[in-house]
Amino acid sequence: MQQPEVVMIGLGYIGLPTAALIAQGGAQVHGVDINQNVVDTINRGEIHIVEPDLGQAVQQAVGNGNLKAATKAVPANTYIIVVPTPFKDKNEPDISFVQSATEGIIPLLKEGDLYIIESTSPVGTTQKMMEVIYAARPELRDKLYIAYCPERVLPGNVMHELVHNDRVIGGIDAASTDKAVAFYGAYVKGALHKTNARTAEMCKLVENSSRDVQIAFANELSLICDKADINVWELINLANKHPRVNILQPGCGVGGHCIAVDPYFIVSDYPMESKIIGTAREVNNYKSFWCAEKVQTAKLQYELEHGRKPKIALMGLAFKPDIDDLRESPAKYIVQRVLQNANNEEYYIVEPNIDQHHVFKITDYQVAYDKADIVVFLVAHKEFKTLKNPGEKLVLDFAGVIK
Ligand code: SAJ
Repeated sequence: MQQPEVVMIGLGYIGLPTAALIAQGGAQVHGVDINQNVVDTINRGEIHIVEPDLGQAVQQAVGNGNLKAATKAVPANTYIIVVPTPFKDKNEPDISFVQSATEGIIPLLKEGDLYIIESTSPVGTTQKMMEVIYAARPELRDKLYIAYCPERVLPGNVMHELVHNDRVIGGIDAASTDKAVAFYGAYVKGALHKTNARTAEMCKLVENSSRDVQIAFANELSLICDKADINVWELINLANKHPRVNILQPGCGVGGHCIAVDPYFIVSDYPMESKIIGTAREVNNYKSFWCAEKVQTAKLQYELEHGRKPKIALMGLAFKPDIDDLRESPAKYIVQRVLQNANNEEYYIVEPNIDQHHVFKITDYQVAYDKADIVVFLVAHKEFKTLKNPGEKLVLDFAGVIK
């Protein structure tokens, strides 16, 4: 293989689809991941994550020799960092993966190269990495193009959104922005919006915080309506008839690896100024706790009224409808909490998008529904919407399955 044009560091949910897409466009892409299994899987033309259309894209790109994976970077012209930015204690972002990925390529950099961070990062990270690079390679100062361009795709629709969504691109100077815009222009059909690195970093955090705050509003309404004996789904539907009102849907909490996480990147750096953003996180976390408490109360009530322990169906484990992703899932948290409080009741745990789980015994949704005295809807999976006639069952619908 000739020298690749692009090195992609991090071959996960975003890095791998992006690498495959660029390679499909004809560029030579060298993907880097610290996990040897991931590297071997990709080099066989296979994938290690679930994402529609990704398998085919990787198979094709590896098959025609444009995509190759390894545990180490090689010299290229463009380096893209797409590694996770997890949390340390107290919800503080940890950019050590971004930093070590950057340090790994510093010896390879040469004048005119383009370095891009896509990982969700606290404001100022791109500048910080620029200083790390130039401290090690002072002769390159002002001779590299350095930019931040957040990914903003929805899991489950990544291959489409990577191409069609607009992108926000912020360089550490105008030349870097232009260089990065030219790079993305080769495969993105959405509009490319130019800004500076700090604004681009903040933009990503604000997008997900905005959604979190709006969901918190819906979740708060669900708590109020429960006390006021009003159907929150009907209420929101009616309020949304107003031409300038658009309330989102309440649920059993907010999950996933983005919306439940990114707001903390703002709160930890600007705690005094981010009251609403911080409170929204609390409201959304509290909603999950509240749901678990509701199940507990319902089960005790049932036993009092019927003189026997109820059979309880816990419907859904994924973090949102119609996916198999359980990471940071509020439904999973609620199931765990309910099971911790179990006292000889019979439980059926349902997740139609997965066959097996290493902790939970999964029951078919229809079987569980038919047998249960108490049905708890945690996720609005499409299968659940087909369930009919609860009859005598007590239904706790936290997901708006029935409405
Ligand atoms: N949720 C509600 N009520 C709603 C909508 C969502 O409770 O009305 C819950 C879901 O059940 C889920 C959580 O919110 O638990 C997040 O789901 P989501 O579908 O809103 O978002 P993600 O995490 O799959 O993807 C988000 C997207 N961000 C926005 O829509 C602003 C995606 O565009 C980002 O690329 C992604 O985060 C990311 O990587 O940051």
